[in-house]
Formats: sequence, C-alpha cells, structure tokens
Amino acid sequence: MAISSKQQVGHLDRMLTMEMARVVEAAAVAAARERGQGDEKKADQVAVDAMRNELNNLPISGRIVIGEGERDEAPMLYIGEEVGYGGPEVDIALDPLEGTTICAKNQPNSLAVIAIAERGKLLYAPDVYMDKIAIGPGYPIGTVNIDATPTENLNAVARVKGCKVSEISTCVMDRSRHAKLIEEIRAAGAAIRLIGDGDVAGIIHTTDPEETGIDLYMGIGGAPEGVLAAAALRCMGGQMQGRLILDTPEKAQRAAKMGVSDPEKAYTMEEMAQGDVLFAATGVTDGNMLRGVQFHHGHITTHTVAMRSSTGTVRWIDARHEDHGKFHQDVSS
Ligand code: VTB
Repeated sequence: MAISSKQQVGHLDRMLTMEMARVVEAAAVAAARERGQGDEKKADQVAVDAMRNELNNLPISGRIVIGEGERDEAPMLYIGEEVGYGGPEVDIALDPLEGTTICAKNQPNSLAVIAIAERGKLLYAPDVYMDKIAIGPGYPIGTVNIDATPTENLNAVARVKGCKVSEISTCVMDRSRHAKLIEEIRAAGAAIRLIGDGDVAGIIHTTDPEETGIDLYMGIGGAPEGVLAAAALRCMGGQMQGRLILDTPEKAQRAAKMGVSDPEKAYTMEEMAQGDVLFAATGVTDGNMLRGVQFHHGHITTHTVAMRSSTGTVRWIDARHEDHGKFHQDVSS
C-alpha cells in the first residue's frame, strides 16, 4: 500500500526515537567507564567517539547544528558535520557528555543527550552563554517571564501552584555570576538547589517536581545546552525562555553569522526547537530522574528517556546490554 510522504515522515520519526536511544546509550556507557577518573577530556572523547559511531548507523541525512564546536576546534561532531547513512534530512543537536566535570567527579546528573528535528527547525545557537528560565507542565502560558524579576516569577509560580513561596524550589548553577540572583531568591524565601554543572538536567527536572524537588530553573548557562533543554521540554511539556548573552562585538558577530538578527531577543521554547522534535538522554552518573550506567558481571544496564514532541510520548527505557559486544569494542578500540 502506498503511503503519503506525511505518513512516511511520521513513520520514520517513530522509528528514529528508538534508534536515538541506542546512540545515547552507547555514549553513556563509554563515558561511564571514565566516571570519577578526574579526566574530563577523556570522558568527553570516549563519549564523542561512541556517539559518532552509532549516529552513522542511523537511516538519516543528518547535519549537526549544535555539537562539539566549530570545525576547526572539534575534530568530531563539529557544527556542520554530516552523519547517518542517508534518509530524511534532519538537524541534530547533541552533547555526548553533558556535565564532563560531573562525570569526572562521579557526581549526580551527567547525561548523554541528543535531539533531532526537521531541517532548519533548531535555533543555531553559537557557543555563548544564555540566560534561561524554565518551569514544568501545568502552568498557564506566561506564568514566568525572563524579563520579570526573580521575586515576581517565584510569586507567580507559587500562586498557580497554590502554595507559599517558601515551598517553591529553584535550581540555579553555583556560579559567582549568579550572586545577585541567589541573594534575591533567598530573600524571597524560596529554596535553592545549587548545582555545579549540567543545566540540561536542571531544566528537565522542572517537569517532575515531585520526583526531583525542582519547580523552577533560573540562570545563565551555555546556549547550546539551552537548545537541548528546550527540545526536551517541547516533548515533556513546560515552558522555557532563553536570551543569548552577546556582550562583546565578536560574540554578536558570531551570532549574526549564524542567523541571529535580534541580539536582544528572548526566545521561547518553541522558537528554539520548532516542529516535530525527538529527544533522548541516558544517565551517565546517577541522577534525580535517570539512573547512571551500571556495570554488572557480564552485562551492563542503562536508563534512558526517549520522547517525541508531536505525540508527547515519553518512554523510560531500562536496557540490559551484554558486555562482550560493541560496547566493549567502542571503548577499547
Ligand atoms: C554551562 C551549562 C552546562 O557547563 O554551559 C556550563 O549550560 C559552563 O558554564 O550544563 P561555566 O562557564 O560557568 O562553567 C555545563 O554546566 C556543563 O556542560
């Protein structure tokens, strides 16, 4: 029976969700062998190698738009690199090891992450900082606003949740640039969870406050991580806004070259990741939503979330892998 091109795209997307799980599983297993070793570079490198191998097994014509960096600074998975062995034209955002420092110290919430969208639908974010704010599902649109004060945003979240501000918990990266933000959140009476790194996980955590204890994410982190987090929230529900921090002429120029016409623009989640978006992440170290990779006698277990925005289906995948196959080769070759 002939199928229309719309059906074909939908069909491929569905299959791709599971294929993407394999990609992040492989990267996470490779990185997990380096947990706690204090070598961020090596942990990242093995994750990159493993992710690239698996990506090239996908039936896509993929182009990396958020990757390991510009072509001259990243030998693999650089922006513009083409991956896959042929198929629908898609754009890819990835971070084979989100939270290299976390992994090197074996602390919670490092992830292997990937998002895939139709061509041209992801924001081409330069590797600069982005100011971000995010909340999970169930809030009316506009409950929080990146241009409102932290106190106003905390009050708005508490009002909708029907609780006191002191019962709201905010996740913020522990950085000196956030001193004023942290002071204001504390003065408003809300709880803060300070994280060392990994704001993709921090933002995803807002989607399940009962599990993670996080209602709201605020602060400045990487712009590429912002696009990845927006892709995840598109699938899981929630709201996010991000504004690029283009505080030097060089950064503004770089952003302009990548198509950013308004340097002051606050991007919504839908503007950062448009159309049908697929997202998958595997825990490298144990985290609040994803368990880390576990090495057992003869086999390995992984915990992955794989999801798709057009249907909103979120799959939690517990996988058991034999330890004598490709995962072993990936790290020893
Ligand atoms: C940010 C954040 C990431 O690294 O990019 C951060 O978005 C770097 O910020 O999640 P600093 O320059 O302040 O260290 C992560 O935390 C991990 O890649």
